[in-house]
Amino acid sequence: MTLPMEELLDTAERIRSMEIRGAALIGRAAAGALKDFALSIEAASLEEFNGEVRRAAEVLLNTRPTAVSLSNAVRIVMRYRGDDLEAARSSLAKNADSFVERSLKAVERIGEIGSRRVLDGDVILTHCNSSVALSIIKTAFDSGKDIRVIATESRPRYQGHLTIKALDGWGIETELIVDSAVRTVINEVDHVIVGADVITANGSLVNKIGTAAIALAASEARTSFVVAAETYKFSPETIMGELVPIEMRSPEEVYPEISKLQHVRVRNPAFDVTPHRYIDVICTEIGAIPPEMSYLVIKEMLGGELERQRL
Ligand code: RI2
Repeated sequence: MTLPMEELLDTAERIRSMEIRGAALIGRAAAGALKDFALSIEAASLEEFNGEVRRAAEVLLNTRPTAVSLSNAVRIVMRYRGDDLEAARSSLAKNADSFVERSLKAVERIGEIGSRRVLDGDVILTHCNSSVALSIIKTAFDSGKDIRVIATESRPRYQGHLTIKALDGWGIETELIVDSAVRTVINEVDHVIVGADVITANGSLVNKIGTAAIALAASEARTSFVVAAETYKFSPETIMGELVPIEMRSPEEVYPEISKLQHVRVRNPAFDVTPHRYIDVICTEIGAIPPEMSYLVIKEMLGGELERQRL
């Protein structure tokens, strides 16, 4: 039988290696892992239980530094209460379940809200593999709109391949392009629709590397740039002035034989920052908002957390 910590470390490793990936899924996976851990550990006292779950939360938080969905999910699950061990256990499990449910509902709702902006005959460009951006695209298509999608490969991990397979499965006409072809096709595009790893207090977007260059091309071509982001992708830390850490991944992801070269190094940031002025709208589960409203979303949705952090 696997021990609870071994199982949790296994999930953490699958998140780190990107076997489990995509900001929303990472958050849900972390919530689920914490729940499983809390339900299966043996603890002699509430204090011991608290210490063990805090340790487990730390392990999960250290897997992917950028995705705020992960830290928000962990924080929400860790708000458990209980005067005794069993009450604490079930409160934590309840928090995890309601986070997962909230996340799934949000993705669906964003699909409905965002799809209203997509018109019959539109061409949509998407980058990487965002379940939330795809929810908008699929909802528009399912409502009978004749749409076409252009998907980037998204080097170095090629998440674009996941995107085109999903689109193909749904029967949506799709064209795959290399990342550097975005400028060439942008004049055919009606909307760029991308997901989000983080939305900052000033409405800027942290998303898969290459997003910022796509936003620049869209801005120059006067193409609408839409972000699909649940409210738990908004970062409370950025209100407190903190910068979003950008995850640097291994050189081998870009060039597997790098160790054979003596004078070359690889720089492999996983994400980049798109300034809010290039974003037309952020579709959240509470509405389609201008990026400038992000501060209010954080205050409204995650305000309680901010208060607690200040204590
Ligand atoms: P959903 C991904 O990160 C991409 O940056 C994508 O845009 C973002 O998560 C959001 O994905 P990675 O895990 O939450 O591939 O919309 O590094 O599914």
